[in-house]
Amino acid sequence: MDELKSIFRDKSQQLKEKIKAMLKEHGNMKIDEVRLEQAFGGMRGIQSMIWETSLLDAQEGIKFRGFSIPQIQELLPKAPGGHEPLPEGIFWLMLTGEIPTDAQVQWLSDEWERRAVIPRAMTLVLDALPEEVHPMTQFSIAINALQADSIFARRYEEGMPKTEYWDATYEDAMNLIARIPFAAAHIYRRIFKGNKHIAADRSLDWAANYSHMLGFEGQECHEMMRLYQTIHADHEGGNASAHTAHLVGSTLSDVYLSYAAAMNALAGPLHGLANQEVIKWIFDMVAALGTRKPTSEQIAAYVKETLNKGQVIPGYGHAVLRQPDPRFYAQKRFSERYLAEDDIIQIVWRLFEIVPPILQSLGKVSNPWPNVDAHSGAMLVHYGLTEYNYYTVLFGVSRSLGVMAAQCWARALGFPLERPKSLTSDWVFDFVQHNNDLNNVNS
Ligand code: HAX
Repeated sequence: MDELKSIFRDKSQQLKEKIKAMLKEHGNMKIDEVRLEQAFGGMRGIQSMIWETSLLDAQEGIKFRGFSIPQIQELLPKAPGGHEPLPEGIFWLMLTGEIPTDAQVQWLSDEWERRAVIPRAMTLVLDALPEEVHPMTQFSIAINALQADSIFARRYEEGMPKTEYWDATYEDAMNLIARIPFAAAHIYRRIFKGNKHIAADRSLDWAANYSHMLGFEGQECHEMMRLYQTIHADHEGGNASAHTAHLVGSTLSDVYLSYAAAMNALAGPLHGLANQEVIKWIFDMVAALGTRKPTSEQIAAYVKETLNKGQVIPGYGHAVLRQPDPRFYAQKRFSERYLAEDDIIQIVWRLFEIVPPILQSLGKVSNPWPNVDAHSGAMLVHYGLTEYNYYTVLFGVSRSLGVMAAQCWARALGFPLERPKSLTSDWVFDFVQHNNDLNNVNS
């Protein structure tokens, strides 16, 4: 058994026992109560699921196993001469709770290279699709095609005992992460680069090799991709893509099926698609104003015009966060180091000054600050990746790291089928009426 798997097995078995004992003694303890406005309001804030790999704080942002974005940037291993964390490290951290050594991250890089065997089914399916099918739809279809190789599905059919579910899930998760950049790069090169594909460079790490297969080279661009793939990996369990994976996985669907479902959730404009919407909106603004160097007044007028049309400002707001997203700041710091003179980057920074007070003035926006999607597109454009309807695929590749680590944990801890209780509006009206009647009788 490899070292990562063995650390994960030991830690997850220990935690499983600890949870069992805790539930025996405290299973009845209340951790939350649900208000009607939450039931009707997208279940915001209801504490009702367990997700081991990261935790989101409304003020401080995401913490991976207790480590903030600046901490992981500092502590996780880097490529030789690089400043940004390798995504291999964040996966190791999420799966084990430990910051890996350079040697452990190198092993993981090599292991994913070893597992990157692409089934013919995937390319056959992709090459049969019309090119105008959205890249995210193609991505989802490719993941479903990869499912033909699911070890969990095969072993389940052969009668695998429950005690081995975590093992088969780990194997599938490692294979999926290894293969997913190939699917993503194939889609990009097929749609946008005349079906001319670039062979993998097995000497590169996971993120740099993905960048290479897309056709974007150079240490600086590879560093951007390492940062991008690290910071988008996970955002606790309640966001739409992670939660979808959790729900689908709880039926004992294998990780390919649950991750494909997660990508369908990520493809929505209120979630991952916002990254393409941001840059599209900025390009539209530049075209409408006729300049790449708009004044603050011009930008503010354009923001207000968007709002007046009944549209949201993409890249701003969040269901949980109440401060600027630390992932926005991480990209800003990167851009200050390498891209400070870029016009589009400058616009992103100006928007950061101009949009929040305007959104605040509406009096209804819970969080006027930028989220992760507000910055990423401008960096990608700088390095030549201008086909913005591909951007959510980049996000999706990264999200495989968090979703896969979480699926391993869910299987190891033996989480059951997820099945919350739903109500009808009529039931709620009757319930409210009944409570009112009771209160009137008692008063
Ligand atoms: N621009 C204009 N209005 C906004 C807004 C924005 N960026 N963000 C919120 N609002 C509005 C809402 O539309 C809502 O208006 P109505 O009551 O008229 O419907 C009101 O403010 C209250 O919403 P909220 O409580 O602040 O926000 P929610 O928790 O309901 O929704 C969203 C959070 C992220 C969906 C929302 O802020 C939004 O639509 N943002 C723009 C799209 C975006 O950037 N999405 C990416 C989010 C991060 C992510 O998941 N990335 O993958």
